[in-house]
Amino acid sequence: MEFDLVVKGGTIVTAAEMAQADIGITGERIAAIGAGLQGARVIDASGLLVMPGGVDSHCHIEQLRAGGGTDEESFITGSTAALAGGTTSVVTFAAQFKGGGLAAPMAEYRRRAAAGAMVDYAFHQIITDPSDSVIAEDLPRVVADGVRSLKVFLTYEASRLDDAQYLRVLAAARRLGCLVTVHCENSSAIAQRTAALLAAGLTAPKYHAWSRPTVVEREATHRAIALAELMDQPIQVFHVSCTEAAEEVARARARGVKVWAETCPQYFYLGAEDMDRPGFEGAKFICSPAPRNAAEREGLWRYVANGTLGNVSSDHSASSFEGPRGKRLNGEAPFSVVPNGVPGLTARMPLLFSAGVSAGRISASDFVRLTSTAPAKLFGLAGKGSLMPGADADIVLWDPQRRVTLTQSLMQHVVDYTPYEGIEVTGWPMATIRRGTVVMQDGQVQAEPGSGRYLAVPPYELIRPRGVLPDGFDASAYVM
Ligand code: DUC
Ligand code: ZN
Ligand code: ZN
Repeated sequence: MEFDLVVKGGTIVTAAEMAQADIGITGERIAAIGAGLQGARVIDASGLLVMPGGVDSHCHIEQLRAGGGTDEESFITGSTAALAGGTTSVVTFAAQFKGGGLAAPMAEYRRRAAAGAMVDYAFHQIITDPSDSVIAEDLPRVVADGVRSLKVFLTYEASRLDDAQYLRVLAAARRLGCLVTVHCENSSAIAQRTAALLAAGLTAPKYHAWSRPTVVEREATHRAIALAELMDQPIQVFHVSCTEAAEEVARARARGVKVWAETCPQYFYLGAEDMDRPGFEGAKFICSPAPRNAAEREGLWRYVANGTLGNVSSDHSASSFEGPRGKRLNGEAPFSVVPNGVPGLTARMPLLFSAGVSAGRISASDFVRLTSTAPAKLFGLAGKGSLMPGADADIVLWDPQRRVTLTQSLMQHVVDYTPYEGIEVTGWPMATIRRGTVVMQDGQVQAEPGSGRYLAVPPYELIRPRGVLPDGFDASAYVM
């Protein structure tokens, strides 16, 4: 039998094992794994690792902004960056604005993604205003259209939910069969500290970290989990940056609570000290939660090793440094108004491979689990994150020895800098295959805008509530 495409002679790595074998692809799917496979086209993978394409389950692409316009990163540029870095699927965001519904923005996101995306994509529905009509009418429709992840913020005035609103979203998610993802920082504490810092004249970028120390993340993580436990609703804690927050997750998981947690490369590589670089350079590193110190960066690996942190996403949330909406903001704006977030779609996998696999902290199978298999499973992305026959032929060919100095031109994102400039990594994606088509080779991305596919998510077992309810009472049936 001849396959359309054979990836030959590489070392296949899955979340479970490694083996020398060829992969035979027919159409968009993996058809066989074995020795001596023949194909109409053959890619020589000798010396390379052959892994499932990356699944970046937290990245902001072409997100609509409350004040009008969108993120600088479009579905075309964001896909280019993702494919350059070995990522073939993303879960990105559809935002709700306070006072508005879900239907119109979601239609706009679907339109934009259908026109531009070159990676496959699903959405998290951000809920900032769980009004009666949103909960009763809009949300069930969004879920019926294949969105099963809701994102809520416990901080930021424009988007945060109070405890009652958060409980309301948890209850709706429980009824509808969704996962809830949570940004865990204490809003009042940050607002108060920010005002105090500004009053004291402490406005430079480094004070962003002072406005939100680890304790505000730990407190909100504890609360987010406790209320989810009360409602018996599974959640994922987004972007865990510190060991105190990871410990809250670990304790809950030890109690059997269905809570998952992700972290991001910035929390292994960037530090509060980066925000203190000369001039206004520190603004390049402003993101939330804030980068921490060296002990925290190292400490997070313990929670990767024990399975508490089971997903590494980019939280790509990119603003240029220069330009009218850039982080420099025409001068020395206080940290509190500098656009928040760092780019990472391209760098995510190389950074984790280098600090993880090349540095001997995790295995190549762990890398596959953290960057692809686990996020695909957690977000119900059928056919993704796997090299099993029948899975989508999403594959990255990886040179584990290649040393690359990260620099802006390699990132292929739209924004004008990378916070990882000058960092040397060992391990690099040489080619990316998306559903059977070679879409990146030697850094050249070639794919049709709009060739990415919407991943509608049906109900799935992993995120089913445990059925462990205080006093056996299911409040979600009454909290409307
Ligand atoms: N949280 C995110 O998840 N993304 C960008 C900004 C933020 O605070
Ligand atoms: Zn967040
Ligand atoms: Zn984010």
